[in-house]
Amino acid sequence: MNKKLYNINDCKVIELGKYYRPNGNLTAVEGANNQIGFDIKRVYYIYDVPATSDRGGHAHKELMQLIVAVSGSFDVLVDDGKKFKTITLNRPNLGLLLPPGIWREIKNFSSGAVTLVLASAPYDEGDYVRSYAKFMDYRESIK
Ligand code: T46
Repeated sequence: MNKKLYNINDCKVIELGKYYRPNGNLTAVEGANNQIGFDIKRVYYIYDVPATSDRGGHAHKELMQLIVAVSGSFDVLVDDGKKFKTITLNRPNLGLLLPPGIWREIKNFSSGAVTLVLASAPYDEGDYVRSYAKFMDYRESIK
């Protein structure tokens, strides 16, 4: 298959602009031709996660995402089938760029954590790889 095989070094934390004002701060994110590199087609957010619960546990075939801890903190484990690393998100002006073909698990949610996700495509269950064995097969298939 003729697809880019991303690895964990492509999972980058970027600093988003922050407008400081005496009455509070504001961060804005726009789509293509800026720092996130894709048009935003969907926004969703995850909240009220019990402290003992994890999210994720899958990879995407095509989807690009930017993950932001708009409130509280959590850890994102990213895994390319050979190496993994854990990134802590804890500031609303930091975003983790997650390319396709990367297994992710989100853990250690603080109380009140809100995970904001900007995505490059509408929801499509067919884009998910939801078992780790299938994820490894998928990585092999796109080499
Ligand atoms: C990801 C991590 C960070 C929808 O109907 N539309 C949507 O846009 C999404 C994201 C989910 N759903 C439904 C599908 C499931 O029935 O919501 C339910 C929970 O989804 P899921 O178990 O995939 O949630 P997470 O938190 O494990 O994963 C989500 C995203 O699905 C995934 O793309 O990268 O957040």
